[in-house]
Amino acid sequence: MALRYVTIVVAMKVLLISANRTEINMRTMPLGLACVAQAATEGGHAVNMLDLVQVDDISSAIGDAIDRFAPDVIGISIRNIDDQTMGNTRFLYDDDRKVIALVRKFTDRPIVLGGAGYSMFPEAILADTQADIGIEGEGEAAFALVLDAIQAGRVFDGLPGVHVKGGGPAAARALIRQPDNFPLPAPAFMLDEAAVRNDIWMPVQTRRGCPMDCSYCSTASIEGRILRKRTIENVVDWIGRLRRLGVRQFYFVDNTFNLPPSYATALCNTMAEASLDIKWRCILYPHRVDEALVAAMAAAGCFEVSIGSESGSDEILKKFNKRFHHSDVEQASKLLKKHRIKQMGFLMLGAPGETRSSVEESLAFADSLGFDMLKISIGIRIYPGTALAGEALRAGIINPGDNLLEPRFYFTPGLDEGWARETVARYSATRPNCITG
Ligand code: B12
Ligand code: SF4
Repeated sequence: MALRYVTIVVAMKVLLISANRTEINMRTMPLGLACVAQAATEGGHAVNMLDLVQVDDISSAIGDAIDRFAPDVIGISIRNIDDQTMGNTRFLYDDDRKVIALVRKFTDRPIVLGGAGYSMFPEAILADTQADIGIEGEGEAAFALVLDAIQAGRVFDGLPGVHVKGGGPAAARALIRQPDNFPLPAPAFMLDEAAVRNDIWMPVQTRRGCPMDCSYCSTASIEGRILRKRTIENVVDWIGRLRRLGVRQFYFVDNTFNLPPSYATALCNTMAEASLDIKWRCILYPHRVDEALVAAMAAAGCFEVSIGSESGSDEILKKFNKRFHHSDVEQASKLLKKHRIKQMGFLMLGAPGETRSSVEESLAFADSLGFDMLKISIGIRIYPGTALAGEALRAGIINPGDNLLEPRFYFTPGLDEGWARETVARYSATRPNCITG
């Protein structure tokens, strides 16, 4: 009999921590971290997950988890850096800093960072904390490579999207071409809270990447610009599994649920055929939303959409690099009302070129629509690498060396911010469905 050499893969113990502590808007569940957990589990590693939004005393929760599990590696997910509110900004990243420091207090094992917040500021956050490694963008494939390298005692140089403390720039990150290759997480990674709380909207992601390139948006640094879709069967199967376990409310966390419309309509039709008996919410890009899609959404259980309306002025929409006009928003809003889907609208005031008259135009426009809720932001968070950051630099609002981790906001120098705040305060005082931030 031929002699064979067998490689024995010794599993590593991986503790994954979701550092997010805020419940702004709603309590979110750590879907991204759960995806990484699933991928690491399938790579043969033993994974435990700790969601810090669910605990009161984070020091003992972290200490206990490390004592009991004795992890070889700790992965930490960083979601929100701040609440994107100019004036009275909440710097949520302070919580993440505390979490990383606590983990370091309890163990000297490698700490690997990832998540939406980390991906926007990979070098600044690594330099600012006691973490060892950071993964920019999607974590499933890259984390597996990092675990292999740690296990084999190899160096990390050249791993896509992987930053090492004190190292040079990371190699370009790789985007997952077919998301189905990484199965959605086992319900056990998501379920605890959803089973007991009826205000939880279970996140589902069907697509990654956004090609729209709005002037202020940082999403490309997390998901890239190439749209990649899960198969509809894969998505409906996941929802069905959770539904059988008692989950009824879902949130499609896709950046633009309706793009491409053919995919969105087919997804809704398949959900309706599966008679899932669910309620769901999503984010809509108000470009050519037609009745076939809205009717299909309603039939599939859509309860509310967030419409990225942003301004009532076509001039400003153009400055934001939006591919729609205010008339597209009108059309979408009318159809949603007709099909009894609730609508949350948004206005972002203070963009380049904003004037008193464009602010007034936006407020009047919002009144003319069927929004059930309206969120008005004054000032726009500036993210690295965006067209807005370039504009802010030219206007002298930021300097070339600013890393922007400490929140900075654009408010057009041509407009009096005090006037805008008073105008919005007067407006929202008589409209109970209006939130200002
Ligand atoms: C859907 C969404 C919402 C929904 C959430 C609904 C729900 N039930 O979950 C709602 C509307 C409620 C919401 C609210 C808010 N949101 Co939001 N939201 C999003 C959105 C569009 C998708 C998030 C998501 O679920 N992604 C899907 C998962 C699979 O991806 P992921 O978490 O990024 O994980 C991947 C990677 O990051 C990585 N990864 C993640 N963790 C880890 C850990 C390790 C160790 C590794 C290696 C890798 C890794 O791998 C994962 C899989 O590939 C993102 C934009 C975006 N595209 O990321 C904004 C985003 C996350 N939100 C943002 C903000 C600011 C907020 C609010 C503060 C806004 C506000 N003031 O109300 C609140 C905070 C809510 C809260 N309680 O935390 C910002 C965060 C910016 C920042 N870093 O500061 C983002 C990035 C939008 C943006 N471009 O500015 N949000
Ligand atoms: S559509 Fe949304 S996610 Fe896409 S670039 Fe614009 S703001 Fe960002």
